[in-house]
Amino acid sequence: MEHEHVRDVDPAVADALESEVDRQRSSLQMIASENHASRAVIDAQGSALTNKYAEGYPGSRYYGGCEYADEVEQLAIDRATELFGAEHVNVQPHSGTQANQAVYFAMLEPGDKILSLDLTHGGHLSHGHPANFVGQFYEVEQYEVDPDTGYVDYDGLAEQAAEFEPDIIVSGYSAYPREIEWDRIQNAADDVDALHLADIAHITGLVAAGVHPSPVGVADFVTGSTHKTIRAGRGGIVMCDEEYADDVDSAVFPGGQGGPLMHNVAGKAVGFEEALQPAFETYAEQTVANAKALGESLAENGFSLVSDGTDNHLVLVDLRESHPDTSGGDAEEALEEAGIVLNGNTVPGETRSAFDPSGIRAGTPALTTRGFDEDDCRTVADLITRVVDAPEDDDVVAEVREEVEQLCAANPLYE
Ligand code: DSN
Repeated sequence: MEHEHVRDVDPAVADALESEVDRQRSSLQMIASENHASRAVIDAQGSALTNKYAEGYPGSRYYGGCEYADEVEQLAIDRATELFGAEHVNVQPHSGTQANQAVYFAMLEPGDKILSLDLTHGGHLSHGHPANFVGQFYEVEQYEVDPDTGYVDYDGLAEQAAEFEPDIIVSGYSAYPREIEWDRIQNAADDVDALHLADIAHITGLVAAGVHPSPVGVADFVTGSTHKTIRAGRGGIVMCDEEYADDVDSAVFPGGQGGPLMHNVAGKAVGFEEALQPAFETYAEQTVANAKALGESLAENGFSLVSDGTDNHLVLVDLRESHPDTSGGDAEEALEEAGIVLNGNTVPGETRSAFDPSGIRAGTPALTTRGFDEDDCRTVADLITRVVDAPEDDDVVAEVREEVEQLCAANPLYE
């Protein structure tokens, strides 16, 4: 068999792949759940391990030829254990959603009760939205953030738990800018004898670096994704105490998945090794400092931020007061034209819809990876302001596009 490159066999896909790298190089990736994995992680994910079936776990597989798969998976497990301090780690979930699925499948029966944060308040589809299997297989009630502060209403959550008597409470969010008080949610769970699943998908890297408090050792289960703030390539992870290890492992495989994506597990191993280096802590601190600078500048420019700021890697802007005629979708579209890629997002108390929401969510993980500092992020806030103030002005959009390209050139990516 010839070992040709993509370009030799499929110019159409090769062109699209090159264009995607150019797109990432020449525009600002501010979708809060995205990042730029290192070449090393991308190499590992693009490796021949994609060919290998390895159902089972290291040392106990259903197929032969797994010695290197075993080595790679054990390295990923050992490094994750060192990073997070969990008693048990499963690195096989294909995504954060499948990590959550594994916990539900391991611990709940159909019809059992889940208490989780509403999607429009910052939750996630896999926490119980009716369009997701979770909302259909289990009985779900949702808690909310305090409408006045934008912070999780921990007291309200505890009262709701006492009334609803959930089997599991889900914490950890996808559009929540503030530090999460794991203890308070754990106390609410303990009071009603419920389990607690902390989904750190967005903040996996911040937790690994010690920049956000860790729920490991507090919550019964901690799930995460490995390609957001931690830059370890596409995938998910589950962590738990030893008492749940067998149940979780069986729920991942064979419960919810077949063969693990061993090339992705290799990416996780490499990314975790990178995250163990001192430079990663600096990166995570800078990511948060950049988000704070971005948020402060946006606020100075007249935008209203949910919770008035951020403690993590993202800001959530509510456009309703400052730009009542501009939806999050309008802003997203104009900003993308200008080379600033983020997403329209629902906000607490949403009055539009998920398809045409009232806010925008902006994150700094990818900008920080390419070298942006606080001054750069203040500049980015000004660029965002100019576009959102005049989303239909082609001249403004074109001027901002040029300035975005200068910023990108000054902070090169994948050279
Ligand atoms: N799609 C991810 C996000 O943007 O938050 C979560 O799965």
